[in-house]
Amino acid sequence: MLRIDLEGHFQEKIDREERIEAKDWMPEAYRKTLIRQISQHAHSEIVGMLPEGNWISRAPSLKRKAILLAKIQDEAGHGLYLYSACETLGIDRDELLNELHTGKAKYSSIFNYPALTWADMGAIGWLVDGAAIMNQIPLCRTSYGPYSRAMIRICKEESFHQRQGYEIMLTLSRGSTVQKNMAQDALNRWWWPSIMMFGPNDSDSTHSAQSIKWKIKRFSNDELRQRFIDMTVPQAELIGLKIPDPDLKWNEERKSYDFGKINWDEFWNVVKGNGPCNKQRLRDRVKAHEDGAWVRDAAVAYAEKKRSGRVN
Ligand code: BYC
Repeated sequence: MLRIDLEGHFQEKIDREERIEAKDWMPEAYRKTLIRQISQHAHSEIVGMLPEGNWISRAPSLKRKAILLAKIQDEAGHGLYLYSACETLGIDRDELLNELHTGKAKYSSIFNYPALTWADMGAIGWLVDGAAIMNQIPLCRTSYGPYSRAMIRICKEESFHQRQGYEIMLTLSRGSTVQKNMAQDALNRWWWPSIMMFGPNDSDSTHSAQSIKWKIKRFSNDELRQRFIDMTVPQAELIGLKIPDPDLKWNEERKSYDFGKINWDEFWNVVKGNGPCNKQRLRDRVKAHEDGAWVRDAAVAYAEKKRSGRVN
């Protein structure tokens, strides 16, 4: 009886658009769903630093290098806000990281593709961060307070990332034939994986219905994917690039683009760990964590020293 009242009260609070805070009562399944989604999101931000990190030393100018560095550092910050938000749900960061490092936790499929040329820095910013914004702006209104507040700053930074990526593509598309071809090639390789980032079709999405009821998600995977396509096609046209989808066609009745079939076998293959870079990404991530052990040890030693009064 008491449980039913608690759940009813919880849902009513959500329906009134009030935020759920860390110390509020929440159903165990709500807590678990949030830990799953927020930790996957945090892992994606951190693993997402790797494909771009590869290009810092090869950026074509000092200005491009500074911009890329700033963007990648932003992603690290996003990961940290998100791990902190996740910890408010009563899970330890070490446990979350252990799940990532042992390959148990998921992170976004998109980061298992290689960044082969400088144009990929443009395509990632434009498409991957563009898709991220489309998915994440509604998360600023997600029902869990600490997650929604973390998302506000993240989205501001993502919109700078999207613009810097589009500006790289614009510059390349106005350059030599080789540069324009490089931009087109990057679009060809990143388009479909970006479309897949939104997750499976609604009919195959295990969590959407419940997450929408709890207002963790505000829109379904397919709704956000469609919005992203409708927003991005004119941007490609503006810089003279062609979206690699022969079935892409404006549908006057729906006032939206129809698009071709998504290769879901490829998507699930990548999600299950068999994409082109899954193994490399995990290996690099684990190495970065191990290389950082001395920083964590030093922080603990300093905290202990401070506690014992040996440091002012
Ligand atoms: N990749 O029931 P569904 C960034 C999984 S960071 C891998 O629809 P849900 C950026 C899903 O986890 C981008 N797995 O799930 C960073 C579930 O498996 P489990 C990350 C995926 O949670 C650096 C199963 O498929 N953004 O943008 O309702 C540089 C069924 O799916 C994917 C976020 O994390 C995928 N793409 O909806 C630049 C945003 N899609 O957990 C950019 C927050 C689905 O049952 N997350 N799966 O084992 C979300 O909005 C939602 O979690 C999703 C999926 C829309 C991604």
